[in-house]
Amino acid sequence: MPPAGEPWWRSAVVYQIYPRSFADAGGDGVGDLEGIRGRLDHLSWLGVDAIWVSPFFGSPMADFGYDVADYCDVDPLFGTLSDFDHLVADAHERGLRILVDWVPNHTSDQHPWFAESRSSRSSAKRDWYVWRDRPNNWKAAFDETQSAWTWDEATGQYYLHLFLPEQPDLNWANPEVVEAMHGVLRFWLDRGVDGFRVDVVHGLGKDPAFPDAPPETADRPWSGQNDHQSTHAILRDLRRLVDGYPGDRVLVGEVYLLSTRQIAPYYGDGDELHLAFNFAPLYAPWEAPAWRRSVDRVVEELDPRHAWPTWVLSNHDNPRHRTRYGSEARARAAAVLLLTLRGTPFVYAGEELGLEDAEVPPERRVDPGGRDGCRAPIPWDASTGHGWAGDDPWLPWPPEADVRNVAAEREDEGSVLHLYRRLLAARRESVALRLGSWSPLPSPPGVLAYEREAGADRRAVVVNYTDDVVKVAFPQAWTVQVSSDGQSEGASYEGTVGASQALLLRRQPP
Ligand code: TEU
Repeated sequence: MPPAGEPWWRSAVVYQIYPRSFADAGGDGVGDLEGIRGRLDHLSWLGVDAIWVSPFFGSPMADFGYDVADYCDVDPLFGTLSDFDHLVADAHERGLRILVDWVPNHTSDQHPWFAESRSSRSSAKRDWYVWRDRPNNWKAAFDETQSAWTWDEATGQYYLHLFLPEQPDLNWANPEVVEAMHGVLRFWLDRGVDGFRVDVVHGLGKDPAFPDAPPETADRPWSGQNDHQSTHAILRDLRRLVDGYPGDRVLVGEVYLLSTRQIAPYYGDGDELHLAFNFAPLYAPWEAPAWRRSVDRVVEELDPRHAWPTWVLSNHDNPRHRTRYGSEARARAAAVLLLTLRGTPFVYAGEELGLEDAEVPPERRVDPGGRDGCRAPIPWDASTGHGWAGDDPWLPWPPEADVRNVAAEREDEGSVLHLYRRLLAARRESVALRLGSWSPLPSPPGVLAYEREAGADRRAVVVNYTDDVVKVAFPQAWTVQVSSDGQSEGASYEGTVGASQALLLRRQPP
């Protein structure tokens, strides 16, 4: 339990589930809510505090659920509302919180709101979306040759879509849109969810003049640039709504702006997002100076009074960090970093198995954004179906699924899975790791070292980004609590850190 007065989400570790790929109870090769429910005991064993489930709402799946056609129902592919209620009940019974993924920037083009909006220029919902006679130069995501505006023959205007043409942008300047979307939040809050991951939250407020992107960035998608002050009033209203419910419900915003300085304002004065993703470190190379800079930015840019940091290495939109960093040893070291920095960490399902991206042959590629590799199904055991109920899953298995699967790694105390479990346990028992201060420790080039402190509880972390053994001496005596390769745990720290190794150290009593 978090200390009194601290909201749960500051000390929590959130586990992201991409429902298509997590676990299939129905046997159609696509994961589902019942599949997730069947694996909750495993997640409790692992030791995460909350799950965030990517969209499972009614959708034609042009963007695999990020194109929502019915915000208040479960797509039959994933189950039913009653499956969802069971999932919430069973998660809560185990002390696991549950966040759902709310996609407010755009709907599916199959949403009845858009059908009505595009039906005529005088439709009552015409202004629920963004219609213009002339497009500006904004580019859509996924394909930089695509304009963010699509011509609609029937009514002779363009509509805006920061993503696919099948994902028209809502017009949040229209109070009826705001009211309808508030209704969506209430629907899920009333069903007991603990909060929302808010998709593309920086996209909501648009400059009413729709000015062109500047020439320097005109060839990049506008979805990574939209940053208009009108979003902040929208967020303050959302915050009031969510804070009106008991139990510290949380808004975690996907602010897809790639500098920490641009993300900071989305926390407002503690009256906008509770948490905001910070993707700059996710795009940083596996090098000590780059990571030191990333951490320094967070320390400098995020106001410590109300902007609690977040950390994420992998998600459903990017190659897994095991794949990006190029070795299991580095991925293990990165896990030590992720779970010991100051802030709320997000773990993407499968990284705790050390999974690499799947090789997806051209004929099996399905995502318009080229993101299939990191969305490969989770192998639960070594059998041919890897614990999935039915036929071949919708994407190929990740590499080495016969040995890199949940059952095999649970048996093997040296596995990546056990490393994550030990790190999660270490966080739970240490207030310094969960909520303590962060300060850098002097370290040689290629190494990042820091201390976490809360009263008498002190931990140090040493991350060696190099492929050589490095000497890192400290004046005090420390014990190795967790090491990324499992070596020397429980022994005194001897002043060297192995190639691509990371250590979590516990201060020895004087
Ligand atoms: O992502 C927002 C976003 O900007 C990324 O899609 C990014 O542009 C892309 O992944 C770069 O490869 C969110 C969701 O996380 C993503 O899955 C959706 O496709 C997108 O919004 C649209 O809803």
